[in-house]
Amino acid sequence: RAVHVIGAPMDYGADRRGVDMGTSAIRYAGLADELTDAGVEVLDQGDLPMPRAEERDPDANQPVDGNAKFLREVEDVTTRVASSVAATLETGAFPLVLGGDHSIAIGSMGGSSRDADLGVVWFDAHADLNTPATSPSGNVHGMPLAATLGHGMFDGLEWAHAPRVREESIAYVGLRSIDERERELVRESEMTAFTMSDIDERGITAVVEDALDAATAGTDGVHVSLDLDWLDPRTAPGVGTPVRGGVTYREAHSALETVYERDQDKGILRSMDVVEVNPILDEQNETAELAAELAASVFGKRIL
Ligand code: DIR
Ligand code: MN
Ligand code: MN
Ligand code: MN
Repeated sequence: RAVHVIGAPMDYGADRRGVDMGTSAIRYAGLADELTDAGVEVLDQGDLPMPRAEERDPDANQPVDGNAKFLREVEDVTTRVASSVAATLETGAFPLVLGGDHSIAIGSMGGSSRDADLGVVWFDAHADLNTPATSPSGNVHGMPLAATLGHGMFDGLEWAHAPRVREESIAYVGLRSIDERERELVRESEMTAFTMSDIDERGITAVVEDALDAATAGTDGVHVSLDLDWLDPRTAPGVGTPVRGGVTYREAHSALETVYERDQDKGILRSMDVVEVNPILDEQNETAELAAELAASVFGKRIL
């Protein structure tokens, strides 16, 4: 299998500068070697061009209703991510998109769903279902699933017009920090949502198996979105929005190995993103190392 690495060093979607260095940090941590050891052929396409945040006004393109910083820049970048992902899939290779903040997932899901009915497994502490109207922060990294579902006030933006993914094809794993409006939306929706409590009660493997069932039912393939703040901050300190009580090092590996096993059986995997690594907040670069290891687990890296 050929894996194409696509860097999207985007930080418009998050409050903390430094997440734009995530793509370098993950490469420096040995991503290519990890993937090669896992037995895949790696081609690094490099980073997509990204205007500097300092050159732009965060409030220049506000939606009519609500708050979404750098919205026009996010649209430009995610449009480019979508094209790269779609072009990579057309060559028969697997697109592995490195962030950057989680807003890039609008692009990866957009590209991956262009010619397919897409299921999504969302490994994250957060639900990422805000719209500009509900967001407490105005940060678009808290909105990618809302954008992909075609929810709310992304006025005049091309990616907001049509839903790309159906609600019932989305499964969360590991939720533990949800904004008030998001809670209602998740409850009212047909999404499958596993919180940390579900993992406590049932164990990570059973939960991930169920998430994969939901994301594969009636779809052509699965997009895996891995936000490093899914892990406990003691294990993954280099993230902009850490939340205590996340999954452990072993649970994370086990989860992604479960994805690999399902892919071996059924060929379900279509695309993936690894996001929110901020090396500025992590002196030892542990979070990027973890990101590289976890990506390798998805492609079959094993102890034996
Ligand atoms: C928060 C944080 N819910 C927001 N979201 C994050 O700003 O909308 N998502 N960090 O991963
Ligand atoms: Mn996220
Ligand atoms: Mn998160
Ligand atoms: Mn296993």
